[in-house]
Amino acid sequence: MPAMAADAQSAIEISNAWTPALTQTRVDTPVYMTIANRGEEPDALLRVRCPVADFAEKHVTDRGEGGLAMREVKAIAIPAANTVMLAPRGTHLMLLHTKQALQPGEAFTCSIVFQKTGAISVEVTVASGSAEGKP
Ligand SMILES: [Cu+2]
Repeated sequence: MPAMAADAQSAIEISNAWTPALTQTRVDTPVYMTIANRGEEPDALLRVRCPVADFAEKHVTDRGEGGLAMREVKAIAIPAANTVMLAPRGTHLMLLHTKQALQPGEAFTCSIVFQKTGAISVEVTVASGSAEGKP
């Protein structure tokens, strides 16, 4: 039904998308954001595509004996009527093989694909301060 499709598209709201500044290229760097699911159906973040990097993955951060370690996951669950924070030392997106330096105040647009909602364009702002190589 068309009405259901419209509801599904408006269920996911993304805010505060940002990435640390980056002086190098050909490195990996995290992207953070807040993802709210206003709908009554669970959704999942499946894929990310950003123009400033060759690839992007979904990562979770594990706390082990040696400190923090990142691990790739197939999807990030976005439960119904819930908000998921992608934040430092937690779940995040990871750009792999960046193509350009990222200056504070710059922005770029990523396409993020959700299982139910489909693709959403998100503007990611480059924050000041560097977190190169950190989860
Ligand atoms: Cu990572």
